[in-house]
Amino acid sequence: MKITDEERIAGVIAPENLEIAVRTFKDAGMVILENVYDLEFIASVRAAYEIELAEYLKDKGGLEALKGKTFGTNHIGFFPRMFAPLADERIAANPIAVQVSNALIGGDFTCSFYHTNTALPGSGYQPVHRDTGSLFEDAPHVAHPTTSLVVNIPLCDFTEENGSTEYYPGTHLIVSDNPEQEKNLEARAANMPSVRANMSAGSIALRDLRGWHRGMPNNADYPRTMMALIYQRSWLAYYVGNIPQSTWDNWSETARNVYRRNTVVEDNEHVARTW
Ligand SMILES: O=C(O)CCC(=O)C(=O)O
Repeated sequence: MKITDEERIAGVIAPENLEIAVRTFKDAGMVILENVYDLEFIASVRAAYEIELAEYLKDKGGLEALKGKTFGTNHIGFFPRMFAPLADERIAANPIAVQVSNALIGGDFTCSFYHTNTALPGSGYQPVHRDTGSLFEDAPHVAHPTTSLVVNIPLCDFTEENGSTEYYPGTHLIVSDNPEQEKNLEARAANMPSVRANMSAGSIALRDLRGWHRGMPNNADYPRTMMALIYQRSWLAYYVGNIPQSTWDNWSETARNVYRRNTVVEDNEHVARTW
């Protein structure tokens, strides 16, 4: 759904549009909000991201050294350092993403994961997966409300050519009779309808972590990349990391509240989380 220019500038969605966003998310397990960002800002985030990606790959010994170690060929997932513009408040706690998340998982949610997903040229199909299953491991046959969602912020247009993510709408509420059935989502998905998350840069996609999805082949000649932040109900979020002082100083009280479990450190002491 498209955010209006007035909503984008104000950083607030009108009540009737909020209701549509929430309803769509609850029904489909995902919603794409278009026109959230000005494109110049996203271009600056992408430029900073490319430096992080190059350093990450260098640190790992190059792409060749990662062969067989990534989740799907040429799919790279890593945590960037949290300096602006990658950790600008517009990314870390975008007011529109926060507004929709408040309505979905409560106003005291926290961010426990500050990550990126990149399909490099030549990437393959990831297996169909959920990022998390039922909260109750002994009751996979019961669907429960959303407790965790991922905020995906594309840093380029997402198209079928460059490997836009494939989603299986509604699967966030699909249950299994037993844990064993969770192990073969690939076979279960084979006969399920799916959609590609085609969206332009400037969008935000919110997805219930339980929704089935997969990264796809990138047949373009440039990386297809997105930010991937996980917001969770406060009683669930577990990870505590570190935020550079300069980033913290530039955030509003709202953003600080979202990251309140983290420790603030001097800029030169900040380290990105690793897998
Ligand atoms: O990059 C994508 O499109 C999806 C990535 C993903 O789902 C993962 O790495 O778990």
